[in-house]
Amino acid sequence: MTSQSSQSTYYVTTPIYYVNDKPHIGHCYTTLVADVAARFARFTGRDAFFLTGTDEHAEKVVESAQKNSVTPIQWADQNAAEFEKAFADLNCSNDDFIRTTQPRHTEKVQAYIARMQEKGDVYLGDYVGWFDPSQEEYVTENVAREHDYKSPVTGRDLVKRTERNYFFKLSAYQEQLLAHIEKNPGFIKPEGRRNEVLGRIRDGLQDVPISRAVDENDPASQWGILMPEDPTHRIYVWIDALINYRSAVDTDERRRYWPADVHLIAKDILWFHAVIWPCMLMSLGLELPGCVYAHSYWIREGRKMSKSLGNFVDLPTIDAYCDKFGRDAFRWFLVTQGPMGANDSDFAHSKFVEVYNADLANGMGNAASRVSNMIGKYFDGACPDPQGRTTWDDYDWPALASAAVENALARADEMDLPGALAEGVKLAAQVDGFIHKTEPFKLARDESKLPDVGVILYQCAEALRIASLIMWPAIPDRAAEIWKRFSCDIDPARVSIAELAQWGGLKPGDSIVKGDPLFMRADPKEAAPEPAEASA
Ligand code: ME8
Repeated sequence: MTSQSSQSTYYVTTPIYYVNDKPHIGHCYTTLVADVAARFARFTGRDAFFLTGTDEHAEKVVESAQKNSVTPIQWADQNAAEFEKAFADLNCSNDDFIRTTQPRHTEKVQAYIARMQEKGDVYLGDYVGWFDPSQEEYVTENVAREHDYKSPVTGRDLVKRTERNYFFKLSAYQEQLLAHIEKNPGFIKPEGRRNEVLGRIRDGLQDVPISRAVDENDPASQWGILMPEDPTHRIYVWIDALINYRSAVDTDERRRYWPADVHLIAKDILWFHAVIWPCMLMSLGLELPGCVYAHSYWIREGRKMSKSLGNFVDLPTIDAYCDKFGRDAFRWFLVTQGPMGANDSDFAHSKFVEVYNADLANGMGNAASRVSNMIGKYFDGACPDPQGRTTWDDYDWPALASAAVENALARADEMDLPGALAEGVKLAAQVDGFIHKTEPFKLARDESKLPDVGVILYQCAEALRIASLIMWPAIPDRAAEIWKRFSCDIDPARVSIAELAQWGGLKPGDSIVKGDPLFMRADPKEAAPEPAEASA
């Protein structure tokens, strides 16, 4: 770490997304997970930097621009704006949005490639191979044969290409990379993905092409960053794209964030991130990221999402869910139910409703409403006095609350964000159980018991305040609404959770307002919300 800050830094990235098409649930998911991770990091007082953006030099961007009768940069501008807006609409707190067509990136890419050349890691050679135009990548002969010379991902035809290319000496780094992965068990997560990568590296690394020759007759070859000192070649889009993680923070103000703590991606692009990128960094003499985390896929109502099925959870669908249930509800569902492990997750409407009702409407929402309702009824909406008590029977509230916070932070640190957020739900459920057991609504019938009722309700409200802090990274709008209703002056950007979660934050006498339901209960019989416009 540099002397710029005494805080520890945290740097999380998402893939930069292709701008040939509009964003969908998959892109939103990875960016939301990164958002929640960044919010947890900031909330623990770390100096966090969260990067997302768009990958614009792909051949398929040129193709779709042509189909839409615009130039590639016009097409990229239009779609990059869609990504930026989609993430902003979902309340993502990214600190920057990088586009690979920006000069701050293109200049750095050329400089890094020049550095790899100086190191002797780049050479000119011939490459013959099977290219998958739908994925912008070559596949090996074995993979091509196995899939009948179709793309293993999209099923589109592979194309045989022979090219005079610049190559990166990936093979030179095989042993160094293996040693790094073996020494750092957390470098590739989850575990299953790490084993996959280790197996493939042990089969042997081959040098990879990093450029394409410029062909007068091929518009796609005229889109991209030129090789340094050689205008007859452009840098292969993947090499250009990976460098975004460095170029965005290679400035005097930001260099302290390097290396990234987590590169968050999905399983489709693991090889580039866990093998090619680390070897490029070794060549550049830069430190490797702490972790490459490859999640699995969202599918929809039990089926893989695809263009041909036309069943993507697209932006109009996402908007429909946000309009009906609130964007926090959508964030909550994605982040708590998403495919962080080895299995894919199903975006099924019935599941959405079940989770929404259990965690939010009947969980936190209902507990907050019961407690503030009773405070309204028995204490005129003024926070009651805990009479110096923090325990009741076998409930030791400060201990319960601090265990929840500690567990949540430990889990967030491990990227177990669903586990972290569940600690908030659990604490809210404990409040519910406590009300059930102590029955303050019955005690309140006897006026002499009102001080006891006050103690109980203070403990409930205070525990809910702390539960809302734990849930805040996923539901920032609704958590802020709870704080407003509970008269709490909370700014997670300014004060750490450790400080805010100290027992005793609520002040007796301050107003506690019930308000409308934080989360309206959803009717499981009602159909899924319909997008306002037909999906593209
Ligand atoms: O691969 N479920 O961009 P891309 C979950 N530009 N996540 C999904 C998903 C799904 N069904 N579909 C996509 C590229 N994603 C390159 C990356 S990085 C230097 C260059 C998410 O637009 C997931 O994060 O195809 C996946 O890795 C990414 O979108 C691929 O986005």
